[in-house]
Amino acid sequence: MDLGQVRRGVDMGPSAMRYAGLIEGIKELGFDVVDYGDITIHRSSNGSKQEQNLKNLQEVIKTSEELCRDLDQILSKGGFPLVLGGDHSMSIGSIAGISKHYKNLGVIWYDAHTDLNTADTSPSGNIHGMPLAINLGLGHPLLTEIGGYSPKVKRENIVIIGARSIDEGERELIKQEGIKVFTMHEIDRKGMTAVMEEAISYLKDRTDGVHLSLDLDALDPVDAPGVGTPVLGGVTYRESHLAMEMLAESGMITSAEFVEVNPILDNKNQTADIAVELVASLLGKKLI
Ligand code: LYS
Repeated sequence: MDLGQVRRGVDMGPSAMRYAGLIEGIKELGFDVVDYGDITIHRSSNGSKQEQNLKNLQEVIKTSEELCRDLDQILSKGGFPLVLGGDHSMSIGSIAGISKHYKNLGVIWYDAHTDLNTADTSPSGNIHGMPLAINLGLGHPLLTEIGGYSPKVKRENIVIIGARSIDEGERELIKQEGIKVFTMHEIDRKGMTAVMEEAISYLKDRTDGVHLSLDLDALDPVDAPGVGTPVLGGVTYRESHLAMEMLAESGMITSAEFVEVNPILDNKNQTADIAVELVASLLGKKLI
């Protein structure tokens, strides 16, 4: 879906990743794959509406409810859900469906942004800048209550990696809640190996499942240009593979989503190709 922001095209991200060989790639690793297809997006026929600095609120609610239901059912059957996007507002529905299966779900938010805005702090009114706050129980009740419970994630179970574009209200929330963030500064300074070791050992004992929410804009736009909100100075292609390989070795990831792939803004499907390669590393693909 693309209704959590205003640039068209990100709803084609899942097609681009399928086209880039996602399913074949996962099968080659020896897994069984069931493709549940796309979920229906309920677009309003009279154009988008903004309510209280929340663009397309009703459409985002409907889509989130549907995604929540689907993921809940898929998880009840067992298996590893891999969700493709789509703008990052989809995490409202995905984590709502996933988190009810865990007592202490951990979330790794691999992203250039911290997505901790609410309607009160958002500079854009775009809901894709709000999903992490909503999962913490902060924001419009119709969004925080998707799935019938809130919060979905405890603040101490979150690790943000790759942040470099943080709004004022988000900065305050991070300090107030003591949310663990590895910005680009920490990645530059300590290196990705140390950052991932710290993130993994931080989450290991306190969680009973960890969801990876990977926004392709965490990567530098030189590597991943097909994203709606690119920010210079990002995580490199190699660092991202290393991060995925270390998560695979940790064995801690129980679900994942790869979001914000926008083929219209991309260069010959480069960003979708990278997303597919990163999925493979996350699921255990090794060079040798
Ligand atoms: N922080 C900005 C906003 O809330 C950008 C968010 C980008 C999310 N992918 O509008």
